Amino acid sequence: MHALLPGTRRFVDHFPRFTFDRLDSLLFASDPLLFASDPLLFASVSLAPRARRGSDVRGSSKPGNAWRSGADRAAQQTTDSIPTMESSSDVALLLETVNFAAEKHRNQRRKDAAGTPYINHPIGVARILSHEAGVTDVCVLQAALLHDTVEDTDTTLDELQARFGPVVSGIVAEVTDDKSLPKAERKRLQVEHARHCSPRAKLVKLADKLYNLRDLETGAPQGWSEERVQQYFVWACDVVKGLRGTNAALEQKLDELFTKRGVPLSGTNA
Ligand SMILES: [Mn+2]
Repeated sequence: MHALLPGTRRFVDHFPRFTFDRLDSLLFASDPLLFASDPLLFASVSLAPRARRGSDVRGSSKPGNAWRSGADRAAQQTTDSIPTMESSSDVALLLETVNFAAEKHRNQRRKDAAGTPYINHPIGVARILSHEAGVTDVCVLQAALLHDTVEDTDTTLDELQARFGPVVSGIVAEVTDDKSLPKAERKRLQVEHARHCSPRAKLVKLADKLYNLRDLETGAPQGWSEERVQQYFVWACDVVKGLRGTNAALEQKLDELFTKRGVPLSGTNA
């Protein structure tokens, strides 16, 4: 299992090794001074060995779309300035994806007292998957970056499919609530639907819940009573019951949070 990397290390100290590290760089990159001060970053990206990708199913090649295979893009970009497009194709896809999400969420803030930019959340969810769950499937990491775009911005599933392909848009569709329904009904449906989700969607949902519960641990949104926070934990535990058997590391971390809150796990089956 990949250990957590200390956040204080420079890019090039850890960057060339895994996709995990590439995701970490997206977080570091929010500091433009650090980015600019490290000219070896781009060399690291280009020279990084191609990450092992589990069951990477990105759909068939289709010219003109961002989700074309690395080989397609490598063939087209041999004259471009990026020297090794084949080896950096996952990086390029992730950057394209995080940039899209950042544009979509650009005016949104989290509900915490600090008003954290919303994009910190999807990046953090993707990072949980790469760093803590050991996920190397780029489609899952892309879906994590995009997971709230349809629910919370003007983005449509058709738009995601055109830009990122049917696999990524399909995962996002699975984790998107129907906002035409009342909030209580949406929350009930999350509990009901969890067990029917694909394994990839279950990963995104587990990481999303873990991120949000940690957020609540560090500080509830403005206006939330302690009772409301507790009710959120109870509901999240119900959703997670339907997601079990997907990723032991994430489930253990969630269980620790539930236990700390006194929320009974009540078995491992939905
Ligand atoms: Mn979310």
